[in-house]
Parts: sequence; structure tokens; C-alpha cells
Amino acid sequence: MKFNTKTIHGKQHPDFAYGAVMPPIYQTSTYAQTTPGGHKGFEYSRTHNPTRQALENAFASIENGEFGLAFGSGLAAIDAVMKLLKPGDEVISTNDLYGGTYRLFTSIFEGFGIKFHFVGMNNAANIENFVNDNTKLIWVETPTNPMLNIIDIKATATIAKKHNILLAVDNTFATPYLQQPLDLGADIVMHSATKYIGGHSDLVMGALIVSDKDLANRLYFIQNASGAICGPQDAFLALRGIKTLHVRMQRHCENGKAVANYLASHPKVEKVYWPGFENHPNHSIAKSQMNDFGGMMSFNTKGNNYEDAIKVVENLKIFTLAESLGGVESLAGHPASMTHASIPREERIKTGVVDSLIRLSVGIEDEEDLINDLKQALG
Ligand code: P1T
Repeated sequence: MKFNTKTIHGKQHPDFAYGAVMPPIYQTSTYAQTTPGGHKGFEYSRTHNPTRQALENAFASIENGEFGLAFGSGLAAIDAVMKLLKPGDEVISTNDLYGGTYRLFTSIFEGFGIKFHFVGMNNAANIENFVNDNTKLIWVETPTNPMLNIIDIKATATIAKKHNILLAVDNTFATPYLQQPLDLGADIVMHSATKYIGGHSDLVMGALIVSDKDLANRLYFIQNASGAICGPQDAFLALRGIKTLHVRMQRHCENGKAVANYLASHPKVEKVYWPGFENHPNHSIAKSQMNDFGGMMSFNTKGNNYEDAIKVVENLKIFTLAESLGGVESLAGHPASMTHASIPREERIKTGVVDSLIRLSVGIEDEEDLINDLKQALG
């Protein structure tokens, strides 16, 4: 089955009770038993819920995995991965990543005795310099948030396998429409399903997808034992989102390309970070591991002035100034004060998240309207 069919049919089936084509929202906490243990596969909704299970199967299908798990947020999904570790273990992580992920690693899991190395991965070989006997996990975000760096998943997987380390890839920015990390050798794919998977800015959710049965069982145990599940209503909405993921992504990519090219040609724009440009440092890797380049980008205005950046985001009319990304509507953000404010200033500046940086999530509106909006805001 090809991807565009999988989003609609992959590991999905009409509901067993009445043949409903969309799974009903099973808004129930518990399930009747005829005798202790006598049930139809569902005991309690933290453990299993039919609507969530329908979504988890769809997650597995679109990422070419065997097992999917849905969580109450992207961070809850990352939290579950970290609970595979124990004190003394070490993690090698991308140095440019979502501020909330950095905060979870440094403010919570460092306190539990896990050591993190935040490493520039533009050259995957650099990862090997940080491997030692305690290294248990490599955490990769690609494209990175917000600098749009591209990490070579296949090369990273080769290093991970050589040293028997788990490789997890945060696939939020790319989605499986653009890249499928399990096929490139990753062990775990993670999503903030809040973003492109949901696609309509109406839910908060996380996902994990794996192919290895033992790893899946350990993660299902954590999901049930820690309990950071999503509710059935959100599961229904995310499943509905998945069914149009491919058509939305196609338009995100088209509009993304048009907006990136417009910004790059604008006299007031200093630099645009978008992996589709031939002069992007890892354009060739993006070209080989992604099917297209997506609708996420960041840029600075000339002079790298904080006040100018704030003026631009305040002046936008169609782009909404807001946290988050990946919805049908275009959003603009100021990472230094919004999504990446939890990273110490000197750390984020090292990776390029300067005070003048603006991030765009280009939506699926009319391309001309988006460009005209940027034109008036920059003017
Ligand atoms: O917000 P939540 O669903 O918990 O997902 C966290 C997360 C994880 N990984 C990446 C790459 C992300 O971008 C996010 C959330 N990011 C934003 C809210 C943002 O505006 O960047």
C-alpha cells in the first residue's frame, strides 16, 4: 500500500460493532466483565481504548512500523522514551531542538541522574566523539526546531547500531509524508501529533512508533504504568487529521517553497533557513532522506535587530503570532521569547537562535495572500 492510501486505510478497518467507517469515540473509562478477566480485550481505558487503539494502529502504518502508542502530548511521548533509561545512562542529543524537549532533559531527567550531551550533528561522525559505555540513547530532531538543520538519519543509525545504542527520531517537522525514520534505521519515531498529524490546531498529543516487539512492550508498560495517555475525543480528531495528511503536506511544501524563495529575494531579509535551498549546508542529505522540504522555515531581518523582528511579527495579518506549528493556518513565532525561551540565552545563541530570529509555519492558504502579508509586514 502506498503512503497516500495508508493515511486513509493503513491498519484501519470499519468498527466491529456496527460497521461505522470512522471509529466511534468510545468515551468510557471501563468495560463490563462477565467474570474477573472475562472481557473483550478492554479492561480500563488507561490501558486500552478502542478509539485510541484505532489511532495507534494508523500511527504504526503511516510510519512503516509495527506498533504505535498515543500520549497526551509530544512531551509525554518523549518522557516515556526517557523512562527506558536509568541513573548513570547517557544520551547524545541534537543541540538545536524544541525548547520544551531541552527543558524536559535538563530540568527533569538530569535530576534523575541521566547525563545529556547536546551535540552539533550536521556532521554525523561528530556523534561518535561522545559515545561511551554508558551511552544508551541518541535523540535526533530533523529538521531541527527552529534552525532547520538536517541530520543524516542513516549515518546516525549506523553509529547507533555499531555501539548498540537506541536511536530515536523526532519526526514532528517532517511527518512520514516527507521521511520515514524507521526505514532509515531508527528504532523509535516520535511525533508531537499536536502539529501536522492533527493538522488543525485543535488538539495536543504525542506519538511513538516502533517495530521491535520487546521495545514496544517496554513502552506500552510505561504508557500504562505512568498513564500519560490521550483521551478518545482527541484520538478521533488525530485519526481524522491523518486521513488528509498527504494532501495538506503537499500544499505545505508548495507554499513553503514559494514563501522561502520570496523571503530569500527580499532586500530586508538577511538569511532564510530552509532545507530546500541548494546552499543549505545539508541540502544533499535533505534531498536523499526527504521527499520534499516542508513548510517550516526561520529567517532574520537585515541588521539582526530584536525590535525589527518584533515589529514584523506584530504587523502580520494572515500569519498569526502564536506558539505551535503544522496547522492549516500559517503561524509566525519568535523562538527566543516563545518556544525556545527555556533554553539559556548563551546556549541558544550558539545554535543560531538569536533574538532577531523569526520562525514561520507556512499553512495551506493561498500562496499569493501569504506572500503579500509578508511583503506588507516587512515593508
Ligand atoms: O507540545 P507537545 O505536543 O508536547 O510537543 C512537544 C514538541 C516536541 N518536538 C517538537 C519538534 C516540537 O516542535 C514540539 C512542540 N513544539 C512547539 C509547541 C513549537 O511551537 O515549536
